[in-house]
Amino acid sequence: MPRSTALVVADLTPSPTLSPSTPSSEPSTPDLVASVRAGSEAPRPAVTEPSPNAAAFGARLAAAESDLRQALQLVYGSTCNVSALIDEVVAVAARHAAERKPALVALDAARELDEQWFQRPSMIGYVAYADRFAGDLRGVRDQLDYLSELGVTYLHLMPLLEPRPGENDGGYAVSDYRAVDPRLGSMADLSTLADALRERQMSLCIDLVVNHTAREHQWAQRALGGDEHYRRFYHAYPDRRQPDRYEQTLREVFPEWAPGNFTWVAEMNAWLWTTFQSFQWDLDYANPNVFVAIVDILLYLANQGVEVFRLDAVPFMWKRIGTSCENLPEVHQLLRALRAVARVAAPAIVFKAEAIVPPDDLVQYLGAGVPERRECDLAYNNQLMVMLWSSLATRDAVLMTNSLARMTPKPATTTWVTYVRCHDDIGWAVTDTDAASMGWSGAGHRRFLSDFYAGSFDGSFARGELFQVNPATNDSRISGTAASLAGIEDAVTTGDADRLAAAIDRVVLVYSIAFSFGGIPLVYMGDEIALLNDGDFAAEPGHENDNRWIHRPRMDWLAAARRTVSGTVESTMFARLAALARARASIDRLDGRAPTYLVDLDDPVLFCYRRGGDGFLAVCNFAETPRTVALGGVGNAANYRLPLNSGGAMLTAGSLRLPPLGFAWITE
Ligand code: OTU
Repeated sequence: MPRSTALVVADLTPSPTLSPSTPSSEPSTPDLVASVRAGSEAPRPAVTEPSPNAAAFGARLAAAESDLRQALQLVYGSTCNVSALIDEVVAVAARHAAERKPALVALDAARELDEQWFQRPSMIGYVAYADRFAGDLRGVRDQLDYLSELGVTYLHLMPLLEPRPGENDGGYAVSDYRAVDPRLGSMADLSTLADALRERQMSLCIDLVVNHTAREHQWAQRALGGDEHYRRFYHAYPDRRQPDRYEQTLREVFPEWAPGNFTWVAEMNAWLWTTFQSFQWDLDYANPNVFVAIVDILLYLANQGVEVFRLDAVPFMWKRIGTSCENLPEVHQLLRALRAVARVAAPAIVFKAEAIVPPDDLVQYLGAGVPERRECDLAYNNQLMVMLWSSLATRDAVLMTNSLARMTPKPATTTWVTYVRCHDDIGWAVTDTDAASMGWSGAGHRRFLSDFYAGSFDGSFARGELFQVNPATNDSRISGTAASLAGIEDAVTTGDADRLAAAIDRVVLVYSIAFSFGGIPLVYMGDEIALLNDGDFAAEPGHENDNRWIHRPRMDWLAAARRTVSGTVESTMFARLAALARARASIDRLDGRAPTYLVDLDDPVLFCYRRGGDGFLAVCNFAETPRTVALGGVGNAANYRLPLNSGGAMLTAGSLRLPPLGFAWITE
């Protein structure tokens, strides 16, 4: 009897000169800090009314108010008048609720009756830069059939709000949250695209960069101009005393480009907190005006038809001396408050946490330890992603099984997004504890993974590049597309057909896990046609120092057209990923709520898990040789079926034969 490990899985100062009808202007926000700190009871703002949505608004507010109050009390209770703050937040929410268009009001009503809509097995994500995928937002609309062909029901378009000119960290340095990057189209184009997606039952996901703005954002520009109200939107220090104290316990996200976490800004005569790059200024959420301003932006974007918000860099939203300034309790209360407001004004939307942090910290973003969803609904399963690549390199699944078994269960009302590659580098999140379970050192294994995926390890199939080598810690990360990291580039350039077949199997193997392990799988643009590294990435101005652009290629539509030409890499890859999508959508057990249980089959190369207790079993072979497994002890083997023709797996009388790098999905 195989042992099974329960896992679980499972604004601007009120400025009469700014017309509120200018789409990219900021509505005025009164200075809460000033009024509230002075202890003055601000007059209750008038709630816009009545609207068709008004009755529902009242009911939702009654349901969410205690959550909102508790969360804001914990964050701001000692520094400001929380009742006045709540009034302000509710007024903002009421204004947006009144402006919400009928189609979205209808969606809100439907989703309130179907709160777990995002858990369905039919949820299949695709992640792309609008310009690199299809030129602009209108171009994206013209490619929806392509996405439907692949089975996509959730489209994450990478940062598309107006960025600062020049270097902008791939759009993560936003200068105007109420305008679309003009190269991509207008806010009206975004709404139209969201409508088109909704008609196809596809959900639009966009990034909301909550931790920082570009130095070109109006708030920062006001601060640069000497406006005290806006200076307090950021962390500004007159000298190095505080920054030096903080630095003692901070890490560096981009050690090569942006050592340290502070930038001297001469115009302000201050050190500004810049966790990422010097032009990305961290917002100071200890100032409640910042929270209100972000609520306003969030709800404005929700009213354009955005359904999923990827909240970027959330771990860094709160700072405290002597800590890492990541994942602090206040961050969770801020997210809880944000969610409570969203539930009132736009209940159709969900939040996805972008927190690339250790598993125990990560599950907190899903509200671990509480029975109900209170913060984010979705979070990136970074641990799984890292382990997939580790297992491919070592041809062994034990470290993956051990590390995933150690993850704290998430609440059933939340789920993961599961992915193989994204627009970022891969950081080798292998803890020393997990490495020790294999008799390895953490640093040693991380070093091995970087060497392996940079292609410098003898016999490696990978063609990646090192990213952000940190000489102080000897850490480094990896850039590269899935196809290039898995050996397709190597096989294509050496013309070796066997190696090519194996490399394709590797990509499909790891995607089969992303599609069934639990959560919404994300296909990263180009993986479906095996796009290789973009060797010319540095030719684009502003990209030369950032090799993450190597895995952000432009869509090759000529290559995509070959998906219908049999025998091509594109047709094989596209067909196999589309088949995974179809099979997933048809298997009830793959609902995100069904817990995942790891199963130990006593063979180090096999990775095995069940979903929902029984009825679905996945067995994955990380070896480059075939494997035969007796499934006698796992459920009722006599009733097992293979719902997917998955590249040569065979099931006879309870015995499963897996080809090299093969997998099987087994249903009862
Ligand atoms: C995110 O990543 C984005 O994904 C990056 O593309 C941006 O450069 C960055 O934010 C700044 O906006 O450190 O190495 O725990 O890991 O926010 C990538 C969260 C990152 C961080 C994450 C960040």
